[in-house]
Amino acid sequence: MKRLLLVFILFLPVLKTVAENGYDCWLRYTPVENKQLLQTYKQAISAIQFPGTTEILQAARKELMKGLNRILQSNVALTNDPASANLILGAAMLPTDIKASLKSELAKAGTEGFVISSQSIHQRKCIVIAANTDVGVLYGVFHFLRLLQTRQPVNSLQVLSVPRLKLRLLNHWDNLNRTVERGYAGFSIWNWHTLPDYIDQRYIDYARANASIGINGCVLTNVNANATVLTRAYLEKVKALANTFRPYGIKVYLSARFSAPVEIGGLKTADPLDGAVKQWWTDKMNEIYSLIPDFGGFIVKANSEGQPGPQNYGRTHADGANMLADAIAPHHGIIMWRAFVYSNEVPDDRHKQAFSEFVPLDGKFRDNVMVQVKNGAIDFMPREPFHPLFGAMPKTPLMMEFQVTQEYLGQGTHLVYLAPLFKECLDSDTWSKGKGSTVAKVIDGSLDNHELSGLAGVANIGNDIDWTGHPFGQANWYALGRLSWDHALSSEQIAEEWIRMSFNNDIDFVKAVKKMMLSSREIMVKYMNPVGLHHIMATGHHYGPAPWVSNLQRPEWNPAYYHKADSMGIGFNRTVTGSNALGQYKPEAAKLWEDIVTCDEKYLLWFHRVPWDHTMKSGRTLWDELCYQYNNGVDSVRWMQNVWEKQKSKIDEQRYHQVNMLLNIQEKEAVWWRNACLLYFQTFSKRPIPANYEKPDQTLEYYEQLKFPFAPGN
Ligand code: BDP
Repeated sequence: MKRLLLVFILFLPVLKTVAENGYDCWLRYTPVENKQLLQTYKQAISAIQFPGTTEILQAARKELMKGLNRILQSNVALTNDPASANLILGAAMLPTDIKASLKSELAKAGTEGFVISSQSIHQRKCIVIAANTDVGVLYGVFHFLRLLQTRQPVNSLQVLSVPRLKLRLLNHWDNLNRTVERGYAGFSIWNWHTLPDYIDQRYIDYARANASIGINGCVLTNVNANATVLTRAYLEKVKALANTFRPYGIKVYLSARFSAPVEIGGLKTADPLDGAVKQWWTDKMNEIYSLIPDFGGFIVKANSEGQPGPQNYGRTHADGANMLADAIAPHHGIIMWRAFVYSNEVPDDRHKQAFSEFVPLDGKFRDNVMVQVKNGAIDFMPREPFHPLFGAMPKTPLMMEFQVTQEYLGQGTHLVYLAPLFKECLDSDTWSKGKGSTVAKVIDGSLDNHELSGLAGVANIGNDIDWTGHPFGQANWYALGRLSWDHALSSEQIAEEWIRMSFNNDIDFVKAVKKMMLSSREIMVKYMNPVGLHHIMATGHHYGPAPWVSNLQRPEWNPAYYHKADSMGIGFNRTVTGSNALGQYKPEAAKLWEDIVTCDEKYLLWFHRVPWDHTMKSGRTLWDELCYQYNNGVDSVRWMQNVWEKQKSKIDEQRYHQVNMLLNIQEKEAVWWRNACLLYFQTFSKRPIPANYEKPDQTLEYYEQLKFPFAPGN
């Protein structure tokens, strides 16, 4: 017996890190380790008054009890007796004296915000979680649980939290056959085959995770849309998902295929000005809303990359959007019309095309249309300047589209924390109404006084056990939600919350991992697309480097179109002597980039064609700088490996090992990027890789012949 006990004690430290598969995301609700803190929590939360029977309140109560029971390791009691409660929650059913005392805060909380306030009620200390609506209470519950999960003090809370954006969405690029366009975490979580009768627990856990970060809607289907989802059988399935998500404040949206009236409606045309087409959509909207009364609306990718649209009939994007907007308006739905358009028939720089097409339409869209704009004008690159449409369409509410799935950002295997990328764009100054006209203020509606506002992220979720494949992919999902709630949060704060909830609250662990996360985006830029290079990924699947590709049918699909390397230099001249894409920005914004000497070097080759011997701010020539950056990127991935290896004792074996293996892949791929790009660009620069750097161990020909016919996501 004694020996057994000894064995037990010896292995005790191992037991605290039971293998975890990541399924619970940041909602693990681990017990409080620190006895003193646990005591203060237990004292503060011993009896809970939380009345209400709506499905949202039931979901909120269930979550609260689950979270508290686990975090506090005891069964916390619910009570109906206001005299004994010390945690009181509610909206309409909140005791009137409490409501009165929180009147001014609640007046600011709106329809989704909440108040968490330490109060003294009948001489007793209480924590009150109050809102004007049930969903506000739900968000308050998740916030409160976050405070406990991150081990914050709860003895004097005064929180008023209101989302800055109305629509906070995930866009799934999921196909009905369950493949996911640009998905790296398995197949689609929507099992269309077993819906509507089978409700996978995953749907509920998906909704919980989203609600916990403030996401209030999801587009279920790929922007490259399939009209079949609009048939009755599929709408029944959509309805089942909508019913499952509703208790968590999440609405469903779909992608609309513009040619649906022809494909499933039997009409001869999908011309938006045709009476029969309008009627078809009106009937379709009526049908949808008869099934799903709170259906959110549609996203539309039209006349883009081969998708049908109004231009097939000689109509404009506004004609198309407005026709759908009129059909859905009686039901209060919205149309999110995408601005991601470029055409091979237009000889102009792809960077400029969306702007040229959409700016003239400003003011021509119905009130329930939002134009959804990617963060940059090309396509979710490791680093892009903000899209010039932000600030250029003041009469139209613009919705932000970020890519959470890492199509061009290391896909499923690279640890890249994207909050700094999102923030870089949101904090950019468009100067559209003078200094301080940030992209964030454009999309939250405050700059141009729009009622509608929104942000969407292309989801990185699949049916992998941990949802995102890479455990750190969850951080990007988390960050997207948190920033859509409050774009003023810092990348650092979001990372810290996520680490504490997803792994643990060990201060050294949090510090080390946070540093790694916060550096990771810049590191990826260095080994993939330094100094403003862009779109030099391989064709189709976009996996790995292929700057040499120049033979694709459409010029702007070729990496060579973007880097334009030759013996003289490299880079895309987008200044006034080139394509003048810079002319689409306000002069004050363009100033950052217009002069080759003063240009922020992060964007140098984005906007300028630069000779190989151009002197950089570091004193190096451009060629040497590229060599430096690529090598520094690789070295930094090795640093990340090192940081991670030191965390071994701090977390569970399973996730430790998973991340370790993924970092090894990332290191290999960073070397691949560096070698392939430097060898290729060297054929033009004709300069040596400086002696102090590692030399490529393969030839350019080797890298050029690599093929990945089954790379995921395509
Ligand atoms: C590109 C993707 C493509 C998408 C397209 C889009 O490669 O799969 O369909 O964007 O956003 O980045 O429509």
